[in-house]
This record gives sequence, structure tokens and C-alpha cells, in this order.
Amino acid sequence: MAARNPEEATGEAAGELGIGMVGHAFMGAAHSQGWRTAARVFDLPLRPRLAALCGRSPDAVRAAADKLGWAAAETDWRALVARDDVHLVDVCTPGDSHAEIAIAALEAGKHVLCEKPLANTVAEAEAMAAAAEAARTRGQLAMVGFNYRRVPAVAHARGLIAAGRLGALRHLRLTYLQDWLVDPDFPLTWRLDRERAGSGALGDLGAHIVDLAQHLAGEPLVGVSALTETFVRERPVPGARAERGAVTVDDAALFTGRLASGALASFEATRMATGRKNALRLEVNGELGSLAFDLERLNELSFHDHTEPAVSAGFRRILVTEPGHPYLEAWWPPGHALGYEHTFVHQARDLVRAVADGVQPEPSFADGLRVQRVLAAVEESARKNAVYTPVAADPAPVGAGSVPAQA
Ligand code: SOE
Repeated sequence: MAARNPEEATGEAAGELGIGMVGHAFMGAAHSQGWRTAARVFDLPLRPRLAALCGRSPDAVRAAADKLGWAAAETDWRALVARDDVHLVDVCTPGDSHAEIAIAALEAGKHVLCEKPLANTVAEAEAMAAAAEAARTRGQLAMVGFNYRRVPAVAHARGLIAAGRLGALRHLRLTYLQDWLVDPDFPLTWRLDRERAGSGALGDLGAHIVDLAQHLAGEPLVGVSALTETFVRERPVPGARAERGAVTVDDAALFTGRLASGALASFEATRMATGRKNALRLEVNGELGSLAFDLERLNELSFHDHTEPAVSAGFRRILVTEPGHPYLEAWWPPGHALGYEHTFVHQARDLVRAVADGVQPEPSFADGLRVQRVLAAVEESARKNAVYTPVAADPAPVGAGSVPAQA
């Protein structure tokens, strides 16, 4: 496509940034909230306008557009991408259509926000990163939606690490636990289909913690060793409850990794951890101190400063709601907490500013590709580790003699 004046190409000159979004399920609703709210809270150089929403069913997309605040509805994403009032395309579909839509939008002269994981395969992610690089030279920008980077406590953690408060990093420990797949009769949705989702807990949850590890440490993972498992291998086919179909993705992924600096990291992603709803937890240990964060208490960051006298040192709880904390300058007075949805407002804020300033937003498609390569390495390692070192058989059954017999 011929190079064009970026403003002419994207039509941003009128002070508005027209958004076109594809997909209107959970992520579509969350992103809509972000686009609707960003300019009402933050001072933005361009005002996002919710121009058009796209979904396959005419009735469902019209109803979603009305509910979520979109001006128009489309049933063909190509028509949405072609609209003159759409300057940025937000891709909130399952992973199997990310590459096609995002590349077409970039080639049509639009900016792009794409939900995580960037794609279903490394090859798709490479094509997307290449398309984003080419588009950048024409003035279009692309970003991937790893929204948890924009939890204020996580952004603050990144700032502390980058400022050297932890010194050289030794360990990163990240888990992302949910429990919505525990019921063996939970239906076989697209998230359990490898063709559509790419992988299971690994791509859905593991992608977030891989991105956070690389983002917080400021360096890539260079090697992994993994185990994955699918505990429930068949589930009811939606709309045909008597019929069960094969689950073709992992239910859980456990892996260790080594960062470029030599720091070690461990990861656990599962949708089978009873009682854990959205438990993304992380701890980073450096030679000068440690940080810990739990998404279920997302306004808090724990910090241990190891340079303090041992008698008074220890983890302290920072309530990340001060105006000096990331993103807090425009929200409520200290102590008036934020939640999950605010990460999408922050994502919209940062992307609009990047577009207005013509600077590459983060995470870039190249960052998304970096995560995709780790996910692929995890799957390859898990395949190799499927034949893992067996533990020598013990002649006495485990626990024999130590458990009192039941009365
Ligand atoms: C479902 O497991 C899900 O919605 C993920 O897909 C999101 O990325 C995560 O933020 C919350 O859980």
C-alpha cells in the first residue's frame, strides 16, 4: 500500500480517534469500558469515538452496540476496517482470527490494538510483527492488550525494579490460577479448542505472566522446561449435552525458565485451582529487596527493602492509590481503590497518547511475538518432558504406617 500522510490516512485531525472493534464478548465489553471512559478521566489529545462494533449475528451485535455505547454495528469485519470513520481497529476475537484482521487493518492504514495472546502460532505472530513494523514507517501503530501491565501496582513495581531498588534479580515466581473449568460438565467452548484458541491455560493465562515476567525484569526468557496436563479430556458439546467432544488444549501448564541475566523464574497457569477466581500472583526477589503482588488485592504492593536494618526490615504494604503512583493522578483521592476495569481505561489512555504523539506504544507486536515464542517453547518442552524421569518405585506404599486407620 502506498505511503500516506498519517493524519490523512487515519483521519485523526478532527480531534477524535474513531474506534472500530471486532468482537463483543467479555473482552469486547471490557475494552468498550476503556474507550468510553479514558477521555472522561484523563486529559487526552484525541477523544476516542466508539464508531462501530462488529459481530457475526446482526441482532446480537446491534444489541451489544446499544448496550456498550457504539454508534454503528457491522457484521463483516472487512466492512468495519474499510470505514472512513474508523481510525483504530481493536481486535477482541478468538486467537484464530487475530492475524488476518490485524494485518488487514494495518494494511488499510489503521492503528491496531489486538487482544492477547497476539496469535495462535509463532508464524502468525511473526507475520503480525512484520506488518506492524511496516505500518510504523507509514505512521500506523500497533499494540497488544496485556492489560495487567497497567494495574497501577504492577506499573509501580516495574518502576521500582527499573530504578534499581531490587538490585540484580535472582528469582521471579508467577502464578495465574482460576477455577472455572473444574466442573467436568462445563461445555466445550472455543477456549478448549486448539484450532481457535491456540492453547489452553497456557495461552489464556500463561501469556499474561510470561509477559509480566519479561516486562518487570526488562529482559527476555531464554529457555524453559515445562509440564502440561489436560485433566478433563472430553466435555459436553454446547447445544448437544448428550454428546461429548475432545478437549484439545491444556488445562494446566507448569514451567520454569531462565532469563537472559541468569535469573530464574517459575510459572503456573491453570483453570483448575478450586477457590482461585482470578489469582495472578507474583514475587520478585533481587539482591537488594523483593516485591510481591496479588491481583485479587490489586491496589496493594508488598515491598521488602533488604538494605534496611534487619531488626526493622520486612515486607511492607504500599497502598498504590497516591497521586504520585502510575495512573492515579486523575482518579480518586488516596485510598479510594481501583479495580480490574481500570486497566482497560489505562490501556486506552496510553494508546491514544501514543497515537497522538506518533510513538510506539508498549507492549508492541514485537513484545507479543516474544511471548508467543515462549509459549511455543513451553509446548515443545512439555512434549519432550512427557517422557520425564520416573521416580524409582518404592516397595512401601506412600504414607503406609503413618495414617491412623479410620474407625
Ligand atoms: C479468562 O480466563 C480470562 O478472561 C482471560 O482470557 C483474560 O485474559 C484474563 O485477564 C482473565 O481471564
